[in-house]
Amino acid sequence: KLIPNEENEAATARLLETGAKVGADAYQFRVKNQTPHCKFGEQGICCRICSMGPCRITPKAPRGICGCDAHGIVGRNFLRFVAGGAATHSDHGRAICETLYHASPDGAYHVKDPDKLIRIAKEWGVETEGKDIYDLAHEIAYLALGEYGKVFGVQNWLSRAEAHTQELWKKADIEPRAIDREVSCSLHMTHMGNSSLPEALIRQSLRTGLADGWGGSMAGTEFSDVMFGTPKPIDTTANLGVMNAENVNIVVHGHDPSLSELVCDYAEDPEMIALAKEQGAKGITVSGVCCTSNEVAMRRGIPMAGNFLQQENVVLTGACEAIVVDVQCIFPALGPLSKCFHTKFITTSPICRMPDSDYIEFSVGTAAEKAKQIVKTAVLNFKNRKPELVHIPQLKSKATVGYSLEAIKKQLDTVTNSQVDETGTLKPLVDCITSGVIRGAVAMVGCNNPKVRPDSAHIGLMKKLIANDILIVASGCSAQAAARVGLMDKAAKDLCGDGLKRVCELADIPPVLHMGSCVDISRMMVLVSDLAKDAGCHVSQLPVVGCAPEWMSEKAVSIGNYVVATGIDTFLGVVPQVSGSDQVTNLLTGGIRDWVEAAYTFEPDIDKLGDEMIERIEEKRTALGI
Ligand code: BF8
Ligand code: SF4
Repeated sequence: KLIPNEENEAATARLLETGAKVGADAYQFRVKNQTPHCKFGEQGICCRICSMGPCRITPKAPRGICGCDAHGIVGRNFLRFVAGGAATHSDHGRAICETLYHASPDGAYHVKDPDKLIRIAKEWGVETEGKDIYDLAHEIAYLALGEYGKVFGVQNWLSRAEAHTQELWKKADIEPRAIDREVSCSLHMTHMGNSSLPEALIRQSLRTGLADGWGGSMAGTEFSDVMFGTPKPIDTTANLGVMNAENVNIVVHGHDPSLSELVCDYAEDPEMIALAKEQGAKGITVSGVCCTSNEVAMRRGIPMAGNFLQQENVVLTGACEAIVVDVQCIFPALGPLSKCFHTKFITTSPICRMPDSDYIEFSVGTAAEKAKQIVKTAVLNFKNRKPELVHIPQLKSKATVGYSLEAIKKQLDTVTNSQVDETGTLKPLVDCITSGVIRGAVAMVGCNNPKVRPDSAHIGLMKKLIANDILIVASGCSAQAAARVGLMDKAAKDLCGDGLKRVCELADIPPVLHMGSCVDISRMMVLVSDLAKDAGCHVSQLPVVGCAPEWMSEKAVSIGNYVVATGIDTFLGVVPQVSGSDQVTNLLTGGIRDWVEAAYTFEPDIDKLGDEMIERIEEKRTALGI
């Protein structure tokens, strides 16, 4: 049985009551203070990239001081938005490569999946015979780091794409070169007095997105798997009820598993558990928020406390000894909020410094020592808890997570073992789609956003899609929205149409497959490319679409761009800040189809958005004659 989202909302309201007792602020109040939003910003027609401005476009003032029109301003703003997202994901990927570069048998980081490392080495033409696995790891990590500043040529990972996709990229001149170069080039193009031609700006937006999805993010995913293990199906629990009032609660939040993996290790350390008991706790519970949560849930079954808009809620439970963060999607509000409680807000990265936090800098060299210090800080804070403020909403769902591409293929092998001679392919899935047992698939991704009733669009759309026999792969905060209400419980098969239900039973999977964090959307890109190869068609012909109904971050738009540029129609429930230019809007929602055979749909009416996705999937089926 699903937890109705209204119960989540009621739980939040109850937590805000605790907040009121201690004078805590919350995003719900700040949204009110910020509404209505600035119309110029909303439409993307405010330019402040030089100090002759800021310039705002109005009917009376159709051009900025330099003469740039709305289309140039909107296009430049959009490209800068994408560059911000690509830089962020890719820098996360770079940090993972650096961690791998320092991995050693007696250090804090190890090679847990040597087979995957060897596979990547072979893919990149690196000799593996007779090499020590750590020497190979360092060699590959060094090469991967080189991709960021590659002098000539395009990203190594592009060869994974379907041949036709690669051709399209070449023809459209959007093959990503060095990752840093695309970000840098985007900033260059959008400097005062450079590009104001929408077509050129959008082309570079796609290219920069591709540098993220088929570059930085892919490195982040692949080398995280090498170090921490490639996810395989694992049971966990989700929602705020995973926090335990009798235990020390450590919440890990952010993105880079290099931190959270070690925090989880030390939280299991008998010495730390004994210390927790000395403090009067029964034990230690680690739970997660945002993408870090996805990372440790997929690999270790660590429970998921919530997604982006639940980050304040975990502190409002009054039972959070420490919220430990690294980078991205962290509310600066956690500083002042934690001061209203006993909670330690522990920042760890020079990339993400915030007022009112305890800064324990975390680096590869000192990882073990710092992780231990963090866990100890949390444990020793248990005694400062104010029991009268403790309230953990008793909401908790079961979830099976960990569907990496490797895991999906393996799961398909077990279903069909005796009938097919070839294992490790997606052909059984192709068969299900061709026969119509499954109509198609939707990649549900991205954040939640107060502009949409939090999680309602994710959950509503997923329910609608699975009822229509459409399989969901999910990542990021969308995946957590699903897990929180029970859509990743295998029992959710009962909400599916007959076809999908049968597939879930046969393959022993939930109808919404957890594929990981936001950088793991790179997994989905390889999935659709392999699916197209196995089906003998192009990616753009597959009855597959992407959807981010509640997105909010720059990263999400970078993702949108590489998903679209890979040939997958992408549906957004929050309209990007481009409505001030019909030229840019028309390019994104139509014109780019000539380059990449896919485009965006912007539709804030979520019901309509769902209908349009189903319609598109059916159109693709008809075109394929299936
Ligand atoms: O990278 S989905 S709110 S947590 S940006 Fe952030 Fe959005 Fe969540 Fe992960 Ni992705
Ligand atoms: Fe105004 Fe042009 Fe400067 Fe932008 S670049 S702020 S439009 S003068």
